[in-house]
Amino acid sequence: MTQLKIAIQNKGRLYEDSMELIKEAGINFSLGGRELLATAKNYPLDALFLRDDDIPQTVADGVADIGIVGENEVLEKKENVLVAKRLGFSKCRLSLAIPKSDEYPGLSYFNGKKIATSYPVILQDFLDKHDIKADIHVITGSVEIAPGIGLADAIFDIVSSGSTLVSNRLKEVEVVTPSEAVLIANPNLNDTQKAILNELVFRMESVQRAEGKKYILLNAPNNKIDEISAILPGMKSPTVTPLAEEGWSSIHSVISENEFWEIIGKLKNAGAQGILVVPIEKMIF
Ligand code: PRT
Ligand code: ZN
Repeated sequence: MTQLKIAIQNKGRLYEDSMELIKEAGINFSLGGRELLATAKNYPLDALFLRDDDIPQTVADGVADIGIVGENEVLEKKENVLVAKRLGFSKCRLSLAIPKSDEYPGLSYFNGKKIATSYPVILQDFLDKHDIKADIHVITGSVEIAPGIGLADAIFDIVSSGSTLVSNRLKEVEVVTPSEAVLIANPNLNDTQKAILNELVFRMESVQRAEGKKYILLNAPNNKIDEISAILPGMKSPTVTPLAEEGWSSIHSVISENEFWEIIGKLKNAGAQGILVVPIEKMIF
């Protein structure tokens, strides 16, 4: 059987969410310890566990066929890979930050300045685009301490909550690019491999579509069905089935978690009873 090989970060921030997404897509790996390679039990997929920095090249070279990695690494490495799907986790941004006490007059601030970063390619592209001449100083870890110890004037690094910047007396002045985990693919997959990838993407989409969604069931007097249906924002018109009790129906629909309480209140006011809200695992269209 043709297998597809997926590169996954072996530890670090992407590992848990990557494995969780694969698991929710119904693919099981039996992982004991820290294997480098694992074979799925119920899907034609092998997993190769690597450092995230190595994933774009591994996929471009065809050592792995697909991979899950931060978009920031894809942009930095400029390898020949396709983004098959944006995965929506590990969201962050690549930003320029300067000492908190400095005035920031705009991008011209960076002319003649020394900027520490682990992302020299993305930074150089950005500076070139804006015609700024700065000196890029590449360091691999703890970029945020560089200004404090006199190694650089500013930094270009990943920001998530911003607390690392605050604790190093820095302020974010330019967001250069947002980033999130992406599923990348070698551009030369054969048809069988493409079919395995498409099925994987389809499953991931079904999982993600269900995220934050709830299935709602309630009972309503028949004369309130129109009013209650109008409150429910479901994908299609809600399902309405008669109850054994004369004059009553059961209404089913899908709602988002973030509008949940507002909708429940309106439904109760409109006369809904016996409201049940249950989780949705997957949504297939
Ligand atoms: O060992 P390996 O090379 O595989 O791992 P790594 O150390 O290079 O990467 P890792 O595991 O730290 O991050 C993997 C990916 O997660 C990154 O490439 C990003 O795509 C994504 N990601 C999401 C982040 C963050 N959020 C993040 N906050 N990567 C790093 N950070 C760091 C950042 O470098 C800074 O030091 O967290 C700090 C900032 O966080 P806040 O919350 O204080 O702003
Ligand atoms: Zn890394």
